[in-house]
Amino acid sequence: MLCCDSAWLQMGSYFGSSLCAVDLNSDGLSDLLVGAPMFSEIRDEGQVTVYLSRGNGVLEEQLVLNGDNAYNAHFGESMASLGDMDDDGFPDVAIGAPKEDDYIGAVYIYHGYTGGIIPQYSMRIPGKQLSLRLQMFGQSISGGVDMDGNGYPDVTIGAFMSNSVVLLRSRPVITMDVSIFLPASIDITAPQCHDGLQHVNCLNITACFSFKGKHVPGLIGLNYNLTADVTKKERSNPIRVYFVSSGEAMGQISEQLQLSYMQEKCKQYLAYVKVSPFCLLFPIPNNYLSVLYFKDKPLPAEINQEL
Ligand SMILES: [Ca+2]
Ligand SMILES: [Ca+2]
Ligand SMILES: [Ca+2]
Repeated sequence: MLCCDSAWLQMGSYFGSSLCAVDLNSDGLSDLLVGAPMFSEIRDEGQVTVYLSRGNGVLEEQLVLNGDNAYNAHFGESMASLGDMDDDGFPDVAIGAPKEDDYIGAVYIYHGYTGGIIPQYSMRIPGKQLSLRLQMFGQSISGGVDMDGNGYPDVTIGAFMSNSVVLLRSRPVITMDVSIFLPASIDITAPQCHDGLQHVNCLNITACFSFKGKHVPGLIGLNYNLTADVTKKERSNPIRVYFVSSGEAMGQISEQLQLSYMQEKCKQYLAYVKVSPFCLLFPIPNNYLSVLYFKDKPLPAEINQEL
């Protein structure tokens, strides 16, 4: 018997009124989500307790989820395993909060990983974003079936007070691989380039991109930003490495690229280095370049990778 967590102890939390068995960490042992939709701190925010199976019938509490902990949300009224929506090898789940937003409702998406469930939801789907007519959106959820045959499981969500069911289709997930190649060192005592009349140090940078994924398009448009001296820029300090475009020095350049499936494409850049006593005292770290990249909108995933 599961006991001793706050939802179980609170009278009237309706702990156990919804259940979802799913192997969150893909270890072959089924884990368990238990809803307590009437759990209250102020009024019926609701919560879900996540238990991981340790084998031999032993379930260990990992954590408690509560969405946005919204007033009278009834988070955990419904739950469903969605299959692996983001194609990372771990199942994902949807949790309904059908009374959130004054009985319009919302659904939260959480992802499994090796440690169980990622505590922060990846997506909140508010009913009012889909239609102003919806009421009690998230009272019932069914997932794990690929309705449109695109290789990714989709999800249906009921909103019974508005006589509606919503089908949300998953979009393909694209994984980007980015490599940046730099010279191992530069000789700052012998400037190699000119910036106007000034002798400056410079270095060649090669940035290579490729993408992969299941059932993804053969050709994508990629927008990316190449940023120099990231750590300094984040702290609003003067940057020491810069690019030159149209005669102007800039710490970041934005480019577009057409990429074919599984075919690496590389671009060359020249970066300039400001030599100063400060620069000599504080060596430029290896991760001074980063690439922020995203496919043509409206793909929601945005990845920021530091190299
Ligand atoms: Ca498991
Ligand atoms: Ca997943
Ligand atoms: Ca699908």
